[in-house]
Amino acid sequence: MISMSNKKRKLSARGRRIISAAVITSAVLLGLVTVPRFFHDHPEPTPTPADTAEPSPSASPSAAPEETDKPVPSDVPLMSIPYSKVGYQPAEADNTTLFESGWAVLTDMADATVDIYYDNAVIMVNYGGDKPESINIHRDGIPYPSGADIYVYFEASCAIDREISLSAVDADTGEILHRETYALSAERTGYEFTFTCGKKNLWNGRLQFDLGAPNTDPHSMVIYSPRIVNSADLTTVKTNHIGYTRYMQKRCTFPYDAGDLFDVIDASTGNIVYSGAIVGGNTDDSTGENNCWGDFTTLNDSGEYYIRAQIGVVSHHFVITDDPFSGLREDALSILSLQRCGTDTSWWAGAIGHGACHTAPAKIYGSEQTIDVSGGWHDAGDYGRYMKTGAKAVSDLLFAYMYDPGSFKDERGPEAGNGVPDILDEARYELEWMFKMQGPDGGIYNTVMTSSFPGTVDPADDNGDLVVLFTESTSTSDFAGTMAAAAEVFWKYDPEFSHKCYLASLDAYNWLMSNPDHTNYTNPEDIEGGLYLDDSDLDGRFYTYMALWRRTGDHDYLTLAKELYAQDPTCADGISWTSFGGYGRYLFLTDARGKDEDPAFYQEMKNSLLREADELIRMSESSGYQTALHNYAWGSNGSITDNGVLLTMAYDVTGIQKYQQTAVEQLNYLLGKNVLDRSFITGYGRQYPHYVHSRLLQSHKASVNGALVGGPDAYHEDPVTADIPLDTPPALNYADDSESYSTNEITIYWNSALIHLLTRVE
Ligand code: 9MR
Ligand code: ZN
Repeated sequence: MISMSNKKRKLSARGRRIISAAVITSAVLLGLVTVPRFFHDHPEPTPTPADTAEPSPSASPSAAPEETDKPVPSDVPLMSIPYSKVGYQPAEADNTTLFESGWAVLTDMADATVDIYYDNAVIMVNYGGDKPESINIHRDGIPYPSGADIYVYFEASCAIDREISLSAVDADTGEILHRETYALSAERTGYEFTFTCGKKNLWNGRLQFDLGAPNTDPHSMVIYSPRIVNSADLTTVKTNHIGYTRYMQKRCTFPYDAGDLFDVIDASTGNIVYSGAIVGGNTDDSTGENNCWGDFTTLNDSGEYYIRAQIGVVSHHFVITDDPFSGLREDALSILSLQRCGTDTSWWAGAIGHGACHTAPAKIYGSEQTIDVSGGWHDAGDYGRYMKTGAKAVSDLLFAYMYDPGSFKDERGPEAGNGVPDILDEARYELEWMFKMQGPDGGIYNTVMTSSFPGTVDPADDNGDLVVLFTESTSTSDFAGTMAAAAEVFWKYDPEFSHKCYLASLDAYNWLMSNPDHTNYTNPEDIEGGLYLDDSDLDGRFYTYMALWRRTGDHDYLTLAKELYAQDPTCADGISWTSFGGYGRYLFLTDARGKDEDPAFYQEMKNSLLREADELIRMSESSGYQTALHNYAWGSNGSITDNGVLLTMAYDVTGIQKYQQTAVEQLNYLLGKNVLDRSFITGYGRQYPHYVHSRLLQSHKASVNGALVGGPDAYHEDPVTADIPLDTPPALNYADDSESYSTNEITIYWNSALIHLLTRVE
């Protein structure tokens, strides 16, 4: 038996091929532009006539040759070189999977030799076995993406008239998905194989030539340069679709073992500019793949590139530049402007503009009292306005600005050119609404919305009665922390407004002092709208104490923060709408007074941040795509983005590159380096969401760039994803469908997280 399926053996065979593979790759590229240049240099093999072949001494079923007798040829790749002879040009080079290496030969109770001449295999069948599969040449790891058409073209000739077959097989189960049979003769003939993939993505597909032949005399045949073309606009090698910043970590992921080496190729010259090792190979349960990856961090030259793995699969083109994401952060900020409620946006928002909406007084639930709570942002694809997510989104904008104030311009949106950076104009729009959500006692209402979700209508046509829901400690604490942070940021631009934020924070703080219990209300039965439930207010309280300490320098606030931390250290954790602790912790760690006043507590805060960041690093390292996430739930992209922000905070405090690099990987994930080969940000990347869930965009039949969608949700929480088979790996549960609100909605607090992350990694 001759087998290459043994991993150890396969690796050593490949190891010896490394140099010739690299040489051939560059030749292939020349071939792309100049046609069969590489091929002219080499004589074409011809079938050996059957009657001149030496019968094998071991040509009997009982005496199949030992593996050691017939080593697999390994000095040159078995079938390689695309585009060489037959002139078939696939529509897009990206869609072509080239046959370069990775082929295995298997004989079972048969005897055959396989010799390789560049892209052609010459097969000598000494004893044909008792069934077609008795002699086969196959290659695993070919992606069969759902619904794609796989097309294979090859030519063959044979010294005798006989049949061979080609099959598409599920390599994991051995199931034959499609088989075609071909009658071969001495005349070299072209053959085609077409197969439409099934409903599920199958990444470990096999192509298998069955060459066994019962009852034949010894004979030879040649299979010439087969190539496979995949109609899906999917690549096998995953990168950030846009590209990489010059001095940042740069990685690509392979969904399976794609060889020992990968090349980075300059798309303008075809030259290999970097070669590296393909490493890894652990199963990632979130993707169901056996992911391997490559690192080309040290390639810093600006340019446009693509990656080719040793087995021939390639990536999309991407760039390496100083500023590959230019424009994205501004577009992401514009999304927030488009979410503005209570104002006429038609004079600046073009096709997506609407008249003033939701301006009627809102009734406080359970009373006859009405108040004015107009303004703020619509939360998401619905028109509800919720305190927890509003405060979270504002905090992101404030912290992004604090981190790099000089990077923000004053040139877009309705307040362009007013002397205040657009990002602060945007934050202020929400803050002005937040003031209105504060009751006379200083407590904060959690929500204003209509009593049921409206249809897919323009916001100005959503005329349902507005209702304001419940004062609670969760919303009040999130508000108080955010307002104190706003007081700090706005001081420079508008001291009066800053002071107003400070006083609002103080009123909320006083409410919290008189209301020590956690309160967090669910929607009453007669209200059917969005709901953000949060089982702790300690994070918001911690944020409040830290932000007020920082604003005032008053030790009492710091004492409260320390006491709370001693009681429950998780109060300092997280960056999310349920965990504001990380914002407070960061405020403390980045204020020199903290370290001076209490070095031990400073160290404890640092440990707290690093505990979390190190856990994210561990998650990322066990993930095939370096994703810092374990649970793909509703809003997984938001969590990935928030986790990226947290990692940058660890970098900021320690200077340890690893944190920043892992943060960059989170951005890479959002922009296409993921199992789905999709960007999750509209308008950016090769494949991005086109059918987001947004009443505004759907009612206007419009799209807009820079919106981050929720992403995969393994729990199938909408009518579209309900049909996905339950055993689908978590990170695959995504639908670019406007009815898939659990995976394809947009929100203010995912987009704010994106703005925050981009600010800190650019
Ligand atoms: O993001 C929220 C998610 O965690 C919840 O599981 C889900 C169901 O309550 O709600 C999500 O939030 C939505 C909110 O309720 C209404 N506005 C749109 C939000 C994003 O989908
Ligand atoms: Zn509105």
